[in-house]
Amino acid sequence: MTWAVISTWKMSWKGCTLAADLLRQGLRGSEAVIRGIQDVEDNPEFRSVGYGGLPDEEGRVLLDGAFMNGDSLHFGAVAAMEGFRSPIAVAHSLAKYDFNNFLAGKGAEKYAAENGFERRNNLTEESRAIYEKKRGESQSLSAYDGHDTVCFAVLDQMGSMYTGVSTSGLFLKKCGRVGDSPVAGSGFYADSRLGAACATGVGEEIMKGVLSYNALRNLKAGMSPQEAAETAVSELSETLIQRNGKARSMSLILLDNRGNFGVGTNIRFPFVYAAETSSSTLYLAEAENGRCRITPVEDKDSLDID
Ligand code: SD4
Repeated sequence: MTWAVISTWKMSWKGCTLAADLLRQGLRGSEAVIRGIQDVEDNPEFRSVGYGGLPDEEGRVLLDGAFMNGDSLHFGAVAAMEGFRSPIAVAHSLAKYDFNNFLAGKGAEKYAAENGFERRNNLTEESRAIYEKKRGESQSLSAYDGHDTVCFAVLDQMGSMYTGVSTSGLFLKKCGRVGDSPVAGSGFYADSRLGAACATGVGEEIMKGVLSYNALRNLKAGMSPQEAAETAVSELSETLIQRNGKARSMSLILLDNRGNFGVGTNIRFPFVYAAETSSSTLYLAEAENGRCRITPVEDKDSLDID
């Protein structure tokens, strides 16, 4: 059986390569998702995920994460969780229950503590310094350029599909603000009989179109993975422009259940893909008249977006 993995942003390069190695060895896709995402969560240079994530308006790093099993459709999610190393690990653990799958704030922290998840203060000196500098300036809420949610979608050799996401959300968000990332259907969705999709960008926009589920509906309707992804993003973008005069940034990665990928974006968006038939490759997707131009990036260091 074939395998494949796709992940968001250049920052996921190492994690994606690690996930690909695990999938090649025949490990479960859930393991590949968790290990791939933890590589990003643990790296303080990436300022929108885990350790070193940028804080909310009160200077606290509140993290969101989610995991979905495309065989059983079980999902687990945490929102606005502070003080733990790995939101994806906690979210994965919550996916095994029939109830209480999505925990927020104190409830998520209590669960993580009671179940022995590793604690960590995720605010680094560097993130604090950026926060102190920005706090005094104009506080228009925007996705932190080029450093966004890490999302993984995988197909493993057993034919099972999984997704996972992890993020510190928008820089200087209101205390308690939760974006699309931990919200099933918007930030992520996986169905092993169909495909898996996950989103990054401004959560308030992504949730207006339930973007990940919508992209999979396009796949179900017979579109190719690429058409399914780019149509979901471009239709939502157009709708928002018609209704509100603008659409903020949104990007989506998708795998079908044979491991083919599709990507939609309304910005310039790097992603990484690896499969049985192709080694890890960094691509740049660029919005172009409602479609998406996708080109491999030979020299990773030359790309100005993380
Ligand atoms: C959020 N979608 O919290 C996340 C953050 C993100 O680009 O991906 N920003 O809205």
